[in-house]
Amino acid sequence: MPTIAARPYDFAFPARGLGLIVIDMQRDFLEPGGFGEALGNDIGHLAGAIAPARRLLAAFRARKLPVIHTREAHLPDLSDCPPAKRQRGRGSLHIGDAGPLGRILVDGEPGSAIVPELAPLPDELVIRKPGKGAFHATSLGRILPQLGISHLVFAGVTTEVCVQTTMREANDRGYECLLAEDATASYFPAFKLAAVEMLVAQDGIVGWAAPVEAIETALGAL
Ligand code: TIU
Repeated sequence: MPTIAARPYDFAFPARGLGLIVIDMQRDFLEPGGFGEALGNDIGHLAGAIAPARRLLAAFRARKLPVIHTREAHLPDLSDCPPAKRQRGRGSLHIGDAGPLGRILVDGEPGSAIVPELAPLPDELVIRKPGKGAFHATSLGRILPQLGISHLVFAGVTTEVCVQTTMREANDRGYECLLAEDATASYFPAFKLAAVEMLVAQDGIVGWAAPVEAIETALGAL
């Protein structure tokens, strides 16, 4: 089997069973006026993940390996947003309120779109999700077996919220998971570092981590 040089040890994968999942690289998290900023975060910490994620997309597309994008966004009537989630926080803008990028975290609004640099291709799956984990209340659990995916590379934001939650959900469902370290980011750099260490600790209790360059090298050799 091909391998990716990773921590805590090499990540072996079947050439046709590998998929990429890019989590929530949306304007709502990365741009001024969106959900992330409404929560009081410094969005500047996330921009650095865009270029590495773009390289990952190029590597997977070049090998015709499956790519899945997710978007955290609620239905316009907020029927899939638990009141606890809508009410959380003490800022002036909550989910569903009108902000500079349209209604905060609502499907179809400008803020819910994926940033243009990472725009999905027409044949790539885009999964809208109401939760932090991409398996909760979505079709992802049915789609992955249909695509023959057993091994997943993770990118996206934020590392310790939606990325970590989804990687843990995938791990519990039997997928082998690798986090692309430089293609993920957090509003809190220390949380990103801690999350990566938590995932790979105990000889890969949740999975593996590797830089994009190592993933490019392995895919380039297929
Ligand atoms: N707030 C935060 O760090 N993240 C989220 O609310 N969602 C995702 O991580 N996508």
